[in-house]
Amino acid sequence: MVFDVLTLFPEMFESVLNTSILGRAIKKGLIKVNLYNIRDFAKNKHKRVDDYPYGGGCGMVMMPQPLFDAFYYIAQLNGGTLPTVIYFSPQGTTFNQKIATDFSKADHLVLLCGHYEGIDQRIIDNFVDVEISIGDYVLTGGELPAMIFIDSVSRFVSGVLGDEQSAREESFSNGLLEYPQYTRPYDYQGHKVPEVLLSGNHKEINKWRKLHSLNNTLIKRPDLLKNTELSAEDKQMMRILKQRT
Ligand code: 4HQ
Repeated sequence: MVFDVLTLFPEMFESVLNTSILGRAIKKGLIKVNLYNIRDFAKNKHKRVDDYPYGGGCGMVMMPQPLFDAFYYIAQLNGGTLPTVIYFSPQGTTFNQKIATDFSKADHLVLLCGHYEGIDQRIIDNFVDVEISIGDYVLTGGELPAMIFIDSVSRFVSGVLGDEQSAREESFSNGLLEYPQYTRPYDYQGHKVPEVLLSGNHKEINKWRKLHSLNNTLIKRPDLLKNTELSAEDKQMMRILKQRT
């Protein structure tokens, strides 16, 4: 899967893309991220990319020319057609796991990162297919949203996560929160691991995990439950948990 990123600050991406799971995925060639510096497309002699807003007001607006030319350039590299273009903005659809899985099916996406007060509306009108927000708060630029997007979408690209993790992902991509995790030692300064996890009884372990997964969701994020399909056993477990609170 290829991500073309248009940004004024490509250096912001370096450590994120060279580290851990994303770093490995890129080295393996499972994902490719092409960073384009929008400033490289500026035609004026000072390589300016922003200007004052028409109508007045504070801040600067990213001007059309560099971005129009960047999109023409990327289209030309792709036989004259532009892949789906995503712009990160608080006006977009709020990002979630479902949207991440949907985009992971694409083989090529263009991610546009605005900075300053935003970008000239004509860029959005002519090139942007989807506006995405990563949450209701204001950032200084679209670079962090683009990195979050690449991270969460890449997890669904085949081979990016190890077998173990992708299998676990399957059983708990059910809209519920995770169960608690423990590792050695069994007794750390008197704080012990729940016995059942040491029992070797996988039926009981799975039951314990489901119980805590459901309870965590009920207590911390009850809003998630309205979009979650529960099995008959899960519903029974849920009734018992609700009686206890
Ligand atoms: N931005 N989710 C970029 C955001 C944002 C968000 C503010 C985007 C500034 C220039 N992007 N502009 N929240 O706060 O995606």
